[in-house]
Amino acid sequence: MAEGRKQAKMAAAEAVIHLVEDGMTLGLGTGSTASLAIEALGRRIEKEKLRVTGVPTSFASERLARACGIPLGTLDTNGDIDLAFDGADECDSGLNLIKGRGAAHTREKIVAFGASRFVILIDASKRVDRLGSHMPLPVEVVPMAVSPVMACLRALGAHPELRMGVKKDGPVVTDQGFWVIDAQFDAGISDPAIVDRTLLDTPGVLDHGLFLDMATDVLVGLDSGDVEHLRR
Ligand code: A5P
Repeated sequence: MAEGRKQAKMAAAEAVIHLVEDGMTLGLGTGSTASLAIEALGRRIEKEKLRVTGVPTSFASERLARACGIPLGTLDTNGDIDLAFDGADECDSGLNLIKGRGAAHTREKIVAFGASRFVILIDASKRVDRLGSHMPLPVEVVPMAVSPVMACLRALGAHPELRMGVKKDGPVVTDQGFWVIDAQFDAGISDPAIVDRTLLDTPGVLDHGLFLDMATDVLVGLDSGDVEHLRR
């Protein structure tokens, strides 16, 4: 990763940890930027003896949080999330997002949904005029539904592709045991709300990576190390 971009992600990650207060329950996102924030949270807990509980959004963030000494809970034990933080693949001017490059979007959405505050951490390269301009939309599916869901995505104007494993033969298998289709839209997604509803109405779709009207704050890390704070 280029040095400037790494610094930008780190700036956003550090900034969200400044928003954390003693006693909070936190949603712990997944991905490279959320991981930097989890590590920064671990450092703050050690230094200030902060008492917080983290609810992780993936096996990856759970393992990292444990290694960083962050006490963990679940939505059963800690259902009221004060602040959830996470990265994103794309963010438009309305703070709508595409997430799921790491195939964790279903759990990320579940944890963020009930959060009082959902803070997104990005560098400036993730800002787009139209969602789907650069990144495909990830769709998590029950394996037997791959063909009909791909047909639905084609009807929506996308080019769907089953995501394949790296260092594993065959499809990527999510933390839930499902598969992921990446749907590329040539000119971006013209009506995200319709794509959202159509996919959720399609049997076999567990969830997709459009996060519409969910983010309350976006912290944009800049190469200079400054942070731009966008609010809904
Ligand atoms: C995980 O599935 C994703 O939703 C990530 O949160 C998203 O891809 C952002 O990841 P980076 O911070 O690594 O870019």
